[in-house]
Amino acid sequence: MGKNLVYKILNSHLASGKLKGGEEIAISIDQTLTQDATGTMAYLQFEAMGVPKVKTKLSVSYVDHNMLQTGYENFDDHVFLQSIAKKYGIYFSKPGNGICHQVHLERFGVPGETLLGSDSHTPTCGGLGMIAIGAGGLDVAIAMAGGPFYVTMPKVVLVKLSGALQSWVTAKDVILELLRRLTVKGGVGKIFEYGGEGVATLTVTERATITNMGAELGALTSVFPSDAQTKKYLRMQGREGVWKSLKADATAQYDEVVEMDLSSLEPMIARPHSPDNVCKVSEIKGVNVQQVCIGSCTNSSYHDLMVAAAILKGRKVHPEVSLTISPGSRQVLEMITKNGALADMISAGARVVEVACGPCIGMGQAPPSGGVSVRSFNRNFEGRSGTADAQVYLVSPETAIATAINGVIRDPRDFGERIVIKFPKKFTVDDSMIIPPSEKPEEVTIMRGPNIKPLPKKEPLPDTLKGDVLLKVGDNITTDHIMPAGAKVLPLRSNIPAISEFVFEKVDKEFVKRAKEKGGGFLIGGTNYGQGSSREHAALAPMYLGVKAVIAKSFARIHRANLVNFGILPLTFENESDYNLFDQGDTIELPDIKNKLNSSSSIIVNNLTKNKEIKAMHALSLREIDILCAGGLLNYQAQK
Ligand code: MIC
Ligand code: SF4
Repeated sequence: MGKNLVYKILNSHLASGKLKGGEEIAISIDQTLTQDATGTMAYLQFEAMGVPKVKTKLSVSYVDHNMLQTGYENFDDHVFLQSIAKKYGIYFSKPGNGICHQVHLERFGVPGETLLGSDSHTPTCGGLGMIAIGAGGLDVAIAMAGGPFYVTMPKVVLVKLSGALQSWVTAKDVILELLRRLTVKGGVGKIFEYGGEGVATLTVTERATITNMGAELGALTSVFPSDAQTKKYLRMQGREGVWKSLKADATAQYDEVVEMDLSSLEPMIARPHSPDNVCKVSEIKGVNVQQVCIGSCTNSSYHDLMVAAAILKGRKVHPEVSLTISPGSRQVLEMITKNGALADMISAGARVVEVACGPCIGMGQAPPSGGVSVRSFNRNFEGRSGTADAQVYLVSPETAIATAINGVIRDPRDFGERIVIKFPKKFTVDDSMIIPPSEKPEEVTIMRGPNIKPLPKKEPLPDTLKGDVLLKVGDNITTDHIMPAGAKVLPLRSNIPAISEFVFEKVDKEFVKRAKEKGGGFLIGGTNYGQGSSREHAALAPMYLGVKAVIAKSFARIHRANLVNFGILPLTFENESDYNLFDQGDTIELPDIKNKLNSSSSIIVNNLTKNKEIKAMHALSLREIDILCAGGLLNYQAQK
């Protein structure tokens, strides 16, 4: 039987288990990446493991999130990250060098290798033929220490592309269409492998837009073959040497197939407040816009900014609109500066924002009250922009610029002929902002400012769990709901006591007070609980506040893994309607929990207030049960 591409790459990295859907597998990790907002914790965890040097082929630490230095915290974190990278064999990409996923694609990605990153958009490098997975910082720390990455073998879905994109229709519209069809839960437990004759028509940066935003489907990752387009991209980056051809066998089998005719697509738009709330741009009429943002790891490549500049050339941004441009990397910024494209955007009235995540994670550029912001980004969760009542739409850079010029959401096809961007033979390559590790690590001192607080500890699991329901939430709760980001909270990522004060801040202002008064307790969730980012703080801070278990209808993968890593039980209702039997304030008890976890997949949950007993399921592997019993992965590792 022919093999698909996912099977081939996973098989060559298989450390344990069988590549059979539903089984726990362990895969060896070639490369890791971290970004600053998750990296500080990941490196503290790595340090606690006592390993003298990373054991991966390559590990890179990026600074791209916490770049608004309004106090000492962020620069302190950067200094800590730079010093710890130097000591432990890690490359350090300085602030200003670019967004981790864009820079990793440009400078480090290798077809056929595995990459684990402490950021949910790590699958971006799937555009280069890597199996690139987002995970919590602790999982990345373990990979740096030479451990494999554990995951349940997902289903492999072939996205079979035919035809070619029409004028003004882009890779962003491909992934938005997929989100429209499959929703933010549609990819849970799946890997999307792209194939079919349409693949050859897409460049690597277009592919990377698709694999990047595949994260919004809830997928483990997405991957494209490595072909002539891949070779061309790597040649432009001066890295042709790492290219190799990778593709599925002609007779490869898949668990599911999704067909998409690229030529049938139109410009698409995700409406507030979810990336799957998608329709055609042409269906939206007369929405006035106050802000347009181009950037983020989804759409900030050389191609994206060149298209934006070409449309803006000789035109002006609408008087009522603020247009911001944040290039994805210093390479992109340098090239568009030298070739004049940046000047075209500036003379059109664009505001140039730093090379960083910036507005995507609410680090500056919050929209006005009740305002409409149209962005080339990947997430539009309520409040994420920094303005609670802003209406954020997600589109391609082409649609965004058409909108910026008009002041109203506008289909870019109204702009006449397609703009074709010519790529230079070679990109500007200057890695001087990537600092290699020290050759004398013993001489390096790790710098810890007052924002770097020690890791919180957790006790082993007791025999019985008892407490109150601290909060009951609905479906599709994101990690932005659980542990908000933004300019105020993000700088506290290396200070768990301080950041835990903001848990569920936007859902229920009293949550933290209640959790403290009650000495912790339980959370009740709907479907897809914890979707979105990889931030382990969404588990770590609730753990710090005493959350013992989350009982939900279903979980998003990364968050579920983070809960286990920090000793919080992720349980699902055996009977979904039992969700209705729980209310905030109910006292519940999970008797004899340790034995129950080990002896059965079903757990008894007593609602003492309602005098009802229900069953919850755990679907935990034996390894995960041991981790939970130990009180989290760090304790478990220490025991080992
Ligand atoms: C995001 O886009 O939500 C983030 C901020 O990049 C997160 C990581 C974080 O919270 O630090 C992610 O996607 O994993
Ligand atoms: Fe940064 Fe936004 Fe990408 Fe997250 S989604 S890595 S915040 S640019």
